[in-house]
Amino acid sequence: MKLLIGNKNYSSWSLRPWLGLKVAGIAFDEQMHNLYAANARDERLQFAPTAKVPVLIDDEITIWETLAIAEYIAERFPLAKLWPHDVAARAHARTVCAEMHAGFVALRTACPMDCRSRKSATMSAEVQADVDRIVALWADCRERFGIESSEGEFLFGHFTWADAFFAPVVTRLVTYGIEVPAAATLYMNTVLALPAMQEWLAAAEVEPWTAP
Ligand SMILES: N[C@@H](CCC(=O)N[C@@H](CS)C(=O)NCC(=O)O)C(=O)O
Repeated sequence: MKLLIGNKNYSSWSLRPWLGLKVAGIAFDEQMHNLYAANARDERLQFAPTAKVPVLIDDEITIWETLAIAEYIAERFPLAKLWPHDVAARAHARTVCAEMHAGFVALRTACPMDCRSRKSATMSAEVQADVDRIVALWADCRERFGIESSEGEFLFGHFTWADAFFAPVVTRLVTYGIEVPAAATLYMNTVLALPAMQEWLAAAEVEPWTAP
């Protein structure tokens, strides 16, 4: 299996499947693609009709949307438990991943992922509303599905796709020094402490590319 990813410092969508695969211990080859190279779009078009990363290639199967990649990996590796076992928890995990995939445009636009930088954000009402919703969503997942499972400190107890989907948000909150309640900080620290997350951040730190 090969995962084509963008620059680790900047490519939030690439982080999600990469992190899921790594935490689950699933072997894969990683192919780095510099999003800012002169011929980058043409290069991406060779892999995906959308000319976007990430792209997962498994023999003859090519998948170029992160949600679809997540579903494929979960289906192919059920023992990795990347979705919660319980049907209600699983439905909820899928819902929050879809919400992340489709939403939070204000936060994503105002605070693009830039793992290794520290800067301030212009906190418009829309950006603050996104942050408030994310913090509430995390608290709700923990309360309803995480705490009782006693399987860990992640949104649904043990690590699931939901944590992978929100991992880029965690880096954004750190990069832009956005204040969140203590419970959210605790959750962020759980994500940041993952060895795979540390590996991604260390690689982002030393990448030679800078976004234009
Ligand atoms: N809906 C896509 C979004 C992927 C995406 O926007 N990827 C960015 C990198 S993080 C990209 O390839 N950008 C290149 C471009 O838009 O030209 C997914 O879920 O995978």
